[in-house]
Amino acid sequence: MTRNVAQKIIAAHLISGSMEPGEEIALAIDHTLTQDATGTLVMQELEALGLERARTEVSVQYVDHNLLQTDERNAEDHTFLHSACSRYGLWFSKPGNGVSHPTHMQRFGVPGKTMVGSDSHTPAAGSLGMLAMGVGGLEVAMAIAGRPLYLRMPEIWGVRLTGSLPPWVSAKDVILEMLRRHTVAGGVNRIIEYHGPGLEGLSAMDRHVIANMGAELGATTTIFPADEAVREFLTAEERASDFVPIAADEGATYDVTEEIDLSSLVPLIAKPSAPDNIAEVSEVQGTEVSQVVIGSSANPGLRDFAVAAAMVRGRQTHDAVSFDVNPSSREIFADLTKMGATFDLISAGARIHQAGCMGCIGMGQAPAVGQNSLRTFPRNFPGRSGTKEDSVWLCSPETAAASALTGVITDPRELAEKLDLDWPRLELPARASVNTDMLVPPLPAEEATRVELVKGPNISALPDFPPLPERIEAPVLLKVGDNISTDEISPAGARALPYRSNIPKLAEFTFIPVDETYPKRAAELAGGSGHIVIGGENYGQGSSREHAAITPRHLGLRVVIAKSFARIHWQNLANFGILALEFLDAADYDRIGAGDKLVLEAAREAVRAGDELTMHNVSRSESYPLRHRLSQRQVDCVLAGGMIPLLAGS
Ligand code: MIC
Repeated sequence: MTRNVAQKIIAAHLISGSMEPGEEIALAIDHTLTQDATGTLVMQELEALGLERARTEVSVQYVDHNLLQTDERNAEDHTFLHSACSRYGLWFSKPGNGVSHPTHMQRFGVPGKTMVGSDSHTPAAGSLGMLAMGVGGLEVAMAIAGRPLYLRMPEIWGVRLTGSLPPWVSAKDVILEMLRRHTVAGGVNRIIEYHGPGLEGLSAMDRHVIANMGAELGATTTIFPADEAVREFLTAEERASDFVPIAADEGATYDVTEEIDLSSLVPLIAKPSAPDNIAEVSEVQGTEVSQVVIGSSANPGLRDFAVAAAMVRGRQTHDAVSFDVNPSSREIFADLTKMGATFDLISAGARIHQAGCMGCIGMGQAPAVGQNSLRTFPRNFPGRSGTKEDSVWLCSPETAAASALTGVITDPRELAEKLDLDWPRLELPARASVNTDMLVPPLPAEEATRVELVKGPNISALPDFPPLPERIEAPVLLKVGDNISTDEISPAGARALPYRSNIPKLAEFTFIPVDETYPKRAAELAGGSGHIVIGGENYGQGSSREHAAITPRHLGLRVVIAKSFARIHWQNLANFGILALEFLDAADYDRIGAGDKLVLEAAREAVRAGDELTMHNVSRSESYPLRHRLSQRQVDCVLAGGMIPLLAGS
């Protein structure tokens, strides 16, 4: 039987289930990745699960998101994380060492391994031929504890690449082309597997760009074969012995097929405020720009910074533009410095920041209202930059640097004519500046058991959640539209992020980007039977933050009814005992209004009895058929009030 790359890795890790799309499967997990903004909860969950020691091959805790230390809270989180790594046998990547995804790829990634990460961009490791998935923190905690990951077997979507990228067009334009074709929900319940002759021209870091932003398509993950480009990458990282070739069998097939001729691509840009709001750069040329930021896990490679440095070498960026550079890892920063690229960037007016996510999660770099900010980042959801009425665009480093030079959105293909600037041919070092000093290895088991967790006063206990009640009678507290992101449910940014380990406090930020009155109104009802939220299509897209389930749950959310859900958030809702229901008839969405009172009689029985159930709208004397799509395992979890109470009771 012939198999593609995804099927090979799944088959090698399959614990239960069959590889039929839609069937629930359980997979053994080799690696885990956590970052600080979601990792604090993961460590609290490990404590709640009573873990003795990590059972994975490799588990790494990175500190890359909460780097602004405007008071003691973030530093206390870092200390807590370090102590938890020592206690449970995890690696600890110190603040400043780099963004989790490129750093994991550089130091730990191994073709053929499985990984889960409490970050939606974990699929970036698919660039090395790993099967890596973004999931909620609780599922990472379970994986660290040696439990399998449960998911519905996705369809495998084979994207055949032919041709080669023209000058001034790079990997970012490939994934923006995918978003142009398929939108932010186009990849839901699919694994995207790239194959074909076009792969030859894409380095492992180019593939990282494409795999990373597969998350923006809603895909379960993205994967590439482990070929010569991967061997070259691992050799440069002094890890040639970790290389294992993995390729699809001759004649392997895919559930869905597609082709992209790389030679036909042009520079693309995502306009405000959605990653799939795509235009050709040439269509929006001339739009004024006041900020350009290069960095993040979406464009983390040495070449992404080096190309920008080569473009601005010996020139000045435009007077009206703040040109910000966020190195993605310490290693890449060292390489840029050795190459002289750091000098070129600062001489051209760049503001160089520390290695980390920075403005990508609104930790600084908030733009002015009404001014355009061009970023090489993965997401531009409304307000995510930290500025409520922001205007953030997503593009390649080439388009970003071109625009930084001219002060207006500029198609880099026109630079020869406009600035006498030719496409730079880069010479990158064959060996990376490998430095593992900021990676603290796990303590030996005996020493680890003596470690105490260090919890600052801002680190709250995990809230207790009661089981699903016998009868649900609750008002619709909020009705939202399509593609509501978890950034809108539980915003990030410099104000909220210090409370990621303090659920009651973080709850005060819940849904404020869409309705500032929600936390107060919800808290007023929380003592009663709680409330319901109505959503449109692709509810909960974006970040994996389980906080977007926990904080509304803390405020009394019991049921979300939506037209459809994004994968990670849907699972997070189940993990924290929130009943996620889909309209069988999408037109019923229009019939329900905010403030309506909904009733689900014999709720526990109805959920247990089967997939379909009926919700009554007593305010309008109507009934709506709904479905939950939950597996038996998830039904048990929701009935128990969430995974932690379920495990505690079993
Ligand atoms: C993101 O890019 O949205 C984040 C911030 O990395 C999140 C994680 C988080 O919310 O902490 C993600 O991608 O899951």
